[in-house]
Amino acid sequence: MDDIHAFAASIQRGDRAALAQAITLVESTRSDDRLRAVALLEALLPHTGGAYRIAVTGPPGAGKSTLLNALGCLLVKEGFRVAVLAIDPTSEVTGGSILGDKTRMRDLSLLDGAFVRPSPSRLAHGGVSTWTHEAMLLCEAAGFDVIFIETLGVGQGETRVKDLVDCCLLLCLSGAGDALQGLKKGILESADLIGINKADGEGLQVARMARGELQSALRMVRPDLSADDLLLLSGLEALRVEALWMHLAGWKEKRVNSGDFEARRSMQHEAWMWISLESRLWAALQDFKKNNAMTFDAVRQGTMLPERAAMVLKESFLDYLGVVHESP
Ligand SMILES: Nc1nc2c(ncn2[C@@H]2O[C@H](COP(=O)(O)OP(=O)(O)O)[C@@H](O)[C@H]2O)c(=O)[nH]1
Ligand SMILES: [Mg+2]
Repeated sequence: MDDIHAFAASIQRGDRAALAQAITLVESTRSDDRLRAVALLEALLPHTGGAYRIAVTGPPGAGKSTLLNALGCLLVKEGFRVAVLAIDPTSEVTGGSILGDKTRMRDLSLLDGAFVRPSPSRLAHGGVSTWTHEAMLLCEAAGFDVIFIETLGVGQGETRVKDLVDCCLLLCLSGAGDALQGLKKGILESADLIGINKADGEGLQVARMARGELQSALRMVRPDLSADDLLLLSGLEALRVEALWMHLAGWKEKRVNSGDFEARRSMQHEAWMWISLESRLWAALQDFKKNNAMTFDAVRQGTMLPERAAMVLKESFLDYLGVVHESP
């Protein structure tokens, strides 16, 4: 355990190599790594929670990475320490490094006050998962003030980006036609703010129109969002990026003052516990199934009443849980 404390201390000192190594550790599914990861996170827990956690979601090509590059650089210039955890479904692992998002965020990744970490989407099916939550805690312990999560916003399973961050910015494409096009189900429900991106050059006019369309469409689906929550942006030309930050900062302040900020964090802590418990129980159940093939055969062949089988299986599953002590 001594080495865990030394590891934790290096992360708190802001040692980047240690932070990168810790994120690799939490991404691992090996059971010995899981135990170490949990011990490390526990050692760091008192030093977490201090960052403003923001998700940037939207379809591939919406300009998430480009916008984060511009916004991140602005924030670092203002003295903030900024981390970006990017889940890029289009990135490829080539010789150990991930191309794609990292190249879009080159300016930011070169700055001392920034940390950019792309992760392959196999870990989260394009959405977010336990590792994203854990990687975020590690970045907080390392002293980052603002943490951005770049994600498509929808993954498999029940894990939602809303369970992860304080504020969720959805970026829409403002091309011809419907601005809501390409948005998967559920993504609109998670949005706290909406950006209509690529509002630059000839795109500005199109973006203005998209904003109008979106405003009327949202009246039905998201009546809680006001016109002020729909922002015209350009990440590429860094237009209105400062206004975006003012909006994000104001949004946080309002929620801190109303108590909603803390309330959402508390709900999220509990949500992660349930997500983790459910996945453990599910894994145990899958394991248990392997040991009960005979009962399943009897049910399939019609020689055992399904209700009787369920009763027997429930009892023996509870016994099984009592004897399995393999914890992680
Ligand atoms: N005109 C314009 N193009 C942009 C803007 N932001 C991104 N792009 C372009 O859109 C493409 C996708 O950008 P990227 O940031 O990788 O999108 P992501 O998949 O959402 O991360 C790239 O070719 C960018 O150069 C913008 O604000 N304006
Ligand atoms: Mg990207």
